[in-house]
Amino acid sequence: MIDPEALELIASYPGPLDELVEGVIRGLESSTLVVGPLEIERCPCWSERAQGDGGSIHQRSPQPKLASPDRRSSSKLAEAHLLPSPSAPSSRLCPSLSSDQAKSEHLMSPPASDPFSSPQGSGPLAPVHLAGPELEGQALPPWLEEAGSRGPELSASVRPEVVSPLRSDCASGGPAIPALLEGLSDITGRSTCVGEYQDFVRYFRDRYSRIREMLLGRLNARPIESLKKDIAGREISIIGMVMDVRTSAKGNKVVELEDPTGMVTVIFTKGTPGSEELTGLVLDEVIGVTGTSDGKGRFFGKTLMRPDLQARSAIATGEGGALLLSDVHVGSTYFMEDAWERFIEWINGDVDDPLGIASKVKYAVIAGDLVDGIGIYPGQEADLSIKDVWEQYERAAELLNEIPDRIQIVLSPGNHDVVRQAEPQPALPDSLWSLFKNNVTFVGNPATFRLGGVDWLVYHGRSIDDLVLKIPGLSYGEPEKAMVEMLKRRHLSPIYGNRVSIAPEEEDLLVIRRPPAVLHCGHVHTIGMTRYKGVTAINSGTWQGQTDFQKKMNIQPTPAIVPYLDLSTMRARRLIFA
Ligand code: D5M
Ligand code: FE
Ligand code: ZN
Repeated sequence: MIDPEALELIASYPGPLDELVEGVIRGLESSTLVVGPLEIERCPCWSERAQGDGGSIHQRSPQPKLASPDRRSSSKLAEAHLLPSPSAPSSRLCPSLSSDQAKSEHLMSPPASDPFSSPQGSGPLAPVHLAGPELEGQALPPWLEEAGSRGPELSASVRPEVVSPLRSDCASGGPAIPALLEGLSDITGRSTCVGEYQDFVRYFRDRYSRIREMLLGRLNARPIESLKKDIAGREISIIGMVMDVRTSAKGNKVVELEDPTGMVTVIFTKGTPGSEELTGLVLDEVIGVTGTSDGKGRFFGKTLMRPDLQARSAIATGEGGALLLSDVHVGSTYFMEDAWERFIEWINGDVDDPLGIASKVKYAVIAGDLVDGIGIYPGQEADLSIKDVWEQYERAAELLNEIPDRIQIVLSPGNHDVVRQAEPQPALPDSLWSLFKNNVTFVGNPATFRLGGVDWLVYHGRSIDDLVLKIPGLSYGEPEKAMVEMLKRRHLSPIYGNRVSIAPEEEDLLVIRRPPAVLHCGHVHTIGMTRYKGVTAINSGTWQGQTDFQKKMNIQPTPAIVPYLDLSTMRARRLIFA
């Protein structure tokens, strides 16, 4: 596999490509799984030619000059696969538009009030881990365990909702539960992009301006272009998208920031307070920086600000109990059917349920990878018990149809499902709906909706792979921490163009606009729960045992454990069916 950054380096190589590729291959160790930038830079011909041109991984951007056209040509967007021609402009935010146009369209418009970022309360609230043992004095069957903790209660506020069209009106049985979802918002039926260059520009500008508005409530920022003027020495703030981060020889952090009017090099000198925030800086996130300009194109950063959620002392609550599921992987030889059958017996009240949880369940939300799919990874065929994807869905529907009709199921896709891979993904095709009972509602990935009186944000979680790789301190064992990093950056997939392919839709649906009550992800096959500033963040694990591939990658899944969330208290438990 080739890391996109490595591909970018290869594409920028000034010499014959054969020479570089042969050199890189010769230098590989037999255990290499992914060719990254280091493998490229290690190649002797790279150091001779590219390094000589000033192009090592940490220096491959041209020398910073405030928003000069040259400077813009260093954008990753330009060097990857997106450019129609080599001469096309390449910055993410200010490419073909003149800065005057840029100003009139985005930056100079008065800061619209952001209905999604209004403070919900005040006072800091430390993250509460929901997964401490708590048994309420009752014996449980060996396969059913629980854990939980309690947050302060607050009645759910009522707000007007847009009601989505009926998504599951082709039922094959069961009572007519209207599978309407209040306030549903996803990409289904709304995709407009064709993947042209201007689509990407529009996409990045949408991402930038939405997150900028969240930051504007907290700092008074000026356009990067204006730093050219004579304001050297005065403390000012800017808001930009991170185009490059590197550490200088002296240990300073050097960050290239872009807004629609230009680019600037921001230097955080070693020892700047908040340096742990700086180590977590990732490409393409939108941040605010306060500091001083030297008037010559450099900006000395003092503080970094993220569009983080406001601290909340209260949490929203609703009614009913919800099961959070994901990564069922029906059709995989590793799918744990025995455990699923135990789950089905429990939810149908066929086994002892000392806490009476099963009867309280009103909702089940599935965050993607319902089936294993086909052709998702090399050699997958050997891991499939059902080799036809439609038959996988038939079987998956049989399994979901065993869940009682009284439970409303919301089904969102993942990267193993049969919809486009690029995010945002639409709901499963309607040709599949008739397989399922009419208590299933099909939504896209990501999707926001209201269920049980609270706001949900469901996202499969593919970006967690990138976040774990790039942010120190994150690991697959604690996926909820990666979910907190999404909330801090107000984006479900802050890093553009690594594992996650993002379709450049008109609106960036991956921006976390309104903080939800529940953020539900999956994908990494490990369970995790936390509460962060009023948001209950849960990763729902998997029903697939450890695959050979995961064994090789040292990924330790936690299969057949279902998070149960009591929406009336926002208290979470883990139900273990393994
Ligand atoms: O992903 C399950 C987990 O396994 C997720 O953390 C990614 C990891 N995974 C799966 N396939 C690959 C490949 N080919 N490279 C790297 N990491 C991988 P799932 O979406 O269920 O397959
Ligand atoms: Fe999965
Ligand atoms: Zn997945």
